[in-house]
Amino acid sequence: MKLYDCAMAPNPRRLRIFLAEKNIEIPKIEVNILEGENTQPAFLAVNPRGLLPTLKLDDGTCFDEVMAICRYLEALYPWQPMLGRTPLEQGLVESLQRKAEFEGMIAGSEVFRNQHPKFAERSIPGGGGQLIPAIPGLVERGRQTIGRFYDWLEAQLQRSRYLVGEQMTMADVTAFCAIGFHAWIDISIPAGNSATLAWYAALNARPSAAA
Ligand SMILES: N[C@@H](CCC(=O)N[C@@H](CS)C(=O)NCC(=O)O)C(=O)O
Repeated sequence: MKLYDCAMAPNPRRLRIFLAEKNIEIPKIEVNILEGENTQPAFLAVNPRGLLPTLKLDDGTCFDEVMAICRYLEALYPWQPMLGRTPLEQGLVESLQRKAEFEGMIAGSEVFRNQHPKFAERSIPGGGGQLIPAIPGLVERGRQTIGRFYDWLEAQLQRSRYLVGEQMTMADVTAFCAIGFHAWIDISIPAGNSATLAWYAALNARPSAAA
């Protein structure tokens, strides 16, 4: 197996944290998104969507999407489960992970990509060579969605130590990486969100945070 990775990008970071928590080592190939290396023919031959992370199996099969890759790897390496231990936990992880992805991660991307000059012609990730220009009005919509994300996260974490019960799962990892990403657009955890601040500090102290 090989992992096409991008050290600075938030979605590849989700997968690296998953791998670190489960102690899985996969050789990595770095692809520079900021310089558009992922839109060049060499990488598009691996993944026509041009998305990172991408996993390449030994038989040549390649696929993207963090959660799809996690699902595959969790089935192969079931220790330290990150997608839930019981049917109920698995359903909850899926549900809360999606919420964190849509309202934390994707809303962050909406703000970042619709205002950053490097992405003026590449506002939506995943088009390969096909360009979709930025729409500056979406920046405000993204900011409002992120406000909703922080309210939701605080309410969840007032109830339990992690998003799903007492174990860290991919729901936490996605929310954690979304918050790291929000630093790029000068958004941080609201000062009064005490449960979120404590949870973030705990996740940030784990060795996987540096992965
Ligand atoms: N839904 C995808 C999102 C992947 C994604 O958006 N990756 C970004 C990096 S954070 C990317 O590849 N961007 C390519 C580009 O901007 O051209 C996943 O979960 O893997």
